Amino acid sequence: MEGIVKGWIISVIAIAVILLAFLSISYPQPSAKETVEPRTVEVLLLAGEGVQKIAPDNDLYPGGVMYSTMTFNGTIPGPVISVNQGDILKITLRNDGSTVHSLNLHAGFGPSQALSSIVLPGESRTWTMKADYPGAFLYHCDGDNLNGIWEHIASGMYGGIVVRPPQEEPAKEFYVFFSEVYSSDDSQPNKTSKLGSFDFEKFMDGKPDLILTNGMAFRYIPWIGESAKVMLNPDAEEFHVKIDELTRWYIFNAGPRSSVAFNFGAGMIPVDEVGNEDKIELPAYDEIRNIPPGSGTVVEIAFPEKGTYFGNNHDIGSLLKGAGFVVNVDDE
Ligand SMILES: [Cu+2]
Repeated sequence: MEGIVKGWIISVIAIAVILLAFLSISYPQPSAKETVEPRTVEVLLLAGEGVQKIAPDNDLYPGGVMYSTMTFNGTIPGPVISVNQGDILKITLRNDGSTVHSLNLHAGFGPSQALSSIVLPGESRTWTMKADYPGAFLYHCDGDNLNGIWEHIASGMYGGIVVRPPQEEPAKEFYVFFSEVYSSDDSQPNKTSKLGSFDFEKFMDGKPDLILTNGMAFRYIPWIGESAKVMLNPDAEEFHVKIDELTRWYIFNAGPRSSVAFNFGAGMIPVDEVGNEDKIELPAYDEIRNIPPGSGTVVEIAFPEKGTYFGNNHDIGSLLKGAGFVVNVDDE
């Protein structure tokens, strides 16, 4: 009897050891990042108005295009806010401008977290938002409780907030924002531009003059055409990555009206779970990632071959309005 009990105990211990070994293989131990304590991250956003150059002097827009802007912290886009999931964001919105501004954070759930309510010129407001939901989200000005929101977004009052999930793989990261400009100035191709400001009629008709890529049309496109070259920006910046290097692209579409049919010329884009309407078995690749106005998306990609890839909005008219960026993939 004693021998049977002993044997039974040994069997139970052996099964437990095998089970534990199996569990430790199936379920990886938490990484150091998962055990990081939530932080309180303080952010100061300054709302204001100004004038900026939004297209360079080029073959299509001799002299470039100047525009009356509305901005957060003086730049288009406003600063990217990056937090870890679980962090508390303590935001202060200070209105240094001459008109009413506000803030709508798409990463927040509930009016007390997502919305600033209006902030009058010379005033400021501080509140908190819990970063519960991972992803790339747009933030923007809501104008005077939605009145004028169209002008404030189309004039540059937007930015991005990235809520990072735990256990994120290290990658080379890039941020790209697309947005439309409806300019009162007749900044059509081949006309010399002066200073434009928001044009309500063009906005209602959905006819933007320019598409900004990180605050400037043609910022990253040096030229198009090979036998017949069209110069778009002699000082164009270009992105550089290495073959097979993991890259992570945070791509935002501030709109305010149209979707961006995002495509990597010569590349493929992983199908994301959210946009997988065809219920394709994942992982899978597709040619376009749809980015509706007012949203951000995350594209993770490793380029397999060296050469030039072109991040673009496949609504082709937007190429001539300034949307797109060149990615040069180099050897090691
Ligand atoms: Cu505003």
